[in-house]
Amino acid sequence: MDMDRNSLVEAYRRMRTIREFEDRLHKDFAGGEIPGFVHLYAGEEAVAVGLCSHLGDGDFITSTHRGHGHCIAKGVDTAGMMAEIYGKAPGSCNGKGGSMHIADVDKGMLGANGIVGGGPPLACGAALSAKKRGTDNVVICFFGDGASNQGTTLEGMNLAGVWKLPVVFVCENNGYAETTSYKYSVSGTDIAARARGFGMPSVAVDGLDFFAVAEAAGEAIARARRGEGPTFIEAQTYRYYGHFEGDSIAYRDREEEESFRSRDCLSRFRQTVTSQGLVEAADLDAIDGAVAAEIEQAVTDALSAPDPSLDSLTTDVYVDFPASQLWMFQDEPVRV
Ligand SMILES: Cc1ncc(C[n+]2csc(CCOP(=O)(O)OP(=O)(O)O)c2C)c(N)n1
Ligand SMILES: [Mg+2]
Repeated sequence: MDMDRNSLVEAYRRMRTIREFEDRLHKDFAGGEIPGFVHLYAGEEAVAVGLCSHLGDGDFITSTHRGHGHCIAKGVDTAGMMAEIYGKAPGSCNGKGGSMHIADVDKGMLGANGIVGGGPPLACGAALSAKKRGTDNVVICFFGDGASNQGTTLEGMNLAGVWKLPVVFVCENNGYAETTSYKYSVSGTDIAARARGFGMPSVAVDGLDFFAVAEAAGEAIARARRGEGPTFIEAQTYRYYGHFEGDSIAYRDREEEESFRSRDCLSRFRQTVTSQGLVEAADLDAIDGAVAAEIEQAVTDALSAPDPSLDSLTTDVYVDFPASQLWMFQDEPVRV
């Protein structure tokens, strides 16, 4: 596929940032200073970045409980994210959301989400809005193999198909929902095949291969921008750490983990671009160094940042927006 050098460098920088961010949280969570639950995305970087490398700030994504990678891929500031995870006032959501609720609407990141299957209805709403406003913006809806069994996911796919909404459904099949293999929980096991039943194009790709993901993403997103409706991508991937930090991972064998780690998405990206002379190894090394410094600084700043003030306790509960934006209630019934 065609990608210029700058786009390749940026894709690598974002994947490396996700890995560094997650590896650092894995280490620091054990120290006991991070409140709440943390679900890490390390290993799955090529999926979020392969999709989001085609998006601008006007496009939207919906996320999951494993949302840090989606945020970084969509351009959310890592210092704000780190402060949010530590529950501090300068956090992306003023320290009141934590890991599972990081959102940045200005960047089109509609929020991590603790409800498995919570993303697809939100994605349909955002896509309906984009379509009604006459934009060519698209929505990427990330969800897991476990969420592929939820009624909300299947209803969302049906609605997007009926209304030809500009959504790309991306099932991140990392093999497990908590401790349960998808081979047990997904009837039929072929997740991509399910989407064809809703009349949308659907493809399964190697989610550890950035270029395979980015190519499928490019086609799906272009289709959505042309007004031709939703597409489904099943990205077959793997999470390196447990379901949550603290999980002893007794349900996976080490051989399986090693076989996925040997196909690591970052190493493969590096190998491809350097062997083809597209980016120099020294340039990638420089990115590694800069990203490590950025994350180190984010942790230092988060640790020294203040807690949210007591009088902010009841703010940010509901969003205020002008009545003029309530188009759904002023117009005729929705016709798309
Ligand atoms: C509606 C709902 N049911 C159950 C849970 C508990 N839960 C949290 S994560 C998870 C597994 C999700 O698996 P998957 O969709 O494959 O995402 P992954 O964790 O693998 O990224 C479950 C069952 C929940 N948060 N919400
Ligand atoms: Mg899963």
